[in-house]
Amino acid sequence: MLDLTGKNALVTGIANNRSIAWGIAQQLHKAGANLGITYLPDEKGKMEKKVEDLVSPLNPSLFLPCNVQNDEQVSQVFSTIQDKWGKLDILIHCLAFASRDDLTGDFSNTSRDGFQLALDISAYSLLSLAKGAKPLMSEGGSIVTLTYLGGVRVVPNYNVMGIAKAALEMNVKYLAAELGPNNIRVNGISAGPIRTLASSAVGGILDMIHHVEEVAPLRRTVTQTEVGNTAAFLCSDLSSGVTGQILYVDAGYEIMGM
Ligand code: NAD
Ligand code: 0WE
Repeated sequence: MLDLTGKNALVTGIANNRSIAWGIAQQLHKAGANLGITYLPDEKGKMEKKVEDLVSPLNPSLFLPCNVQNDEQVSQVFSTIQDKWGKLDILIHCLAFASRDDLTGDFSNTSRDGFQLALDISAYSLLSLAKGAKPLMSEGGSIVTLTYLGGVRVVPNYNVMGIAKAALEMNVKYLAAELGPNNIRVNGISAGPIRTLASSAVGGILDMIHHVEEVAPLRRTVTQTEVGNTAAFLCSDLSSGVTGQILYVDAGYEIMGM
């Protein structure tokens, strides 16, 4: 049985009710986990209010600001977990960002700043969060991140995000090797395209979704709930022998050659 009672889970990356992280948080809650939620703060505090209202039915016992570009905020998250929870069992990394200009046009046109921004937020952040989580995962733990096929194959316009996801996927493997002796597992979920805030801001996402519906073995796309259930599995003892892996939750699309 999938049981996460007594487990403390930190979930990053909820922006709204379409976020993949929201699908994950709901399934972790359903499995009995105690939740801590972080949000990306903005100047007006609009995001804080929006995310807080959304997550309140899941009764999170921690709700904290965390911009992964801000080391101070990241360390504040883990010192609060130390104080309030004493230990951490589960970390969900479910965030990415690149400048919009870098998700269209010639890949070779990517600026140095754009490259650094995408890799900092989308890939380096897994290291900084894992570093904070490591001493708190004193009874072992599970770290799960979200990736995309564009980090392994060329997907038109994914551009610099593909390089960030390739780095993220290798981060998963090097972290799994480092943290394995502490019984901390690190895995990635490679999700098929889903309509979310981040993907809807991208031109042509609907055409991509239609393509997947025609080609994927299951003849459909996947849902946030399906990704959430796989995350719950990777966070539970049901997957106790699995680490350093990228698991495709994409209706089978990745196996197809034509
Ligand atoms: P989303 O817009 O709902 O989530 C992206 C999140 O990243 C937001 O909550 C945003 O606040 C957060 N974020 C951005 N910059 C940040 C920063 N500096 N500090 C902290 N948080 C920051 O979109 P989503 O599609 O749910 O994306 C979640 C993850 O899933 C991403 O890693 C994305 O690459 C991955 N993914 C998405 C799809 C898809 O088709 N939607 C497919 C595969 C993988
Ligand atoms: O990882 C992602 C989304 C990544 C993303 C999206 C945006 C749009 C708005 C990162 N940064 C930004 N910055 C913005 O300003 N996905 C897997 C969804 C996605 O994005 C694509 C895709 C798919 C699929 C971009 C181009 C092509 C396909």
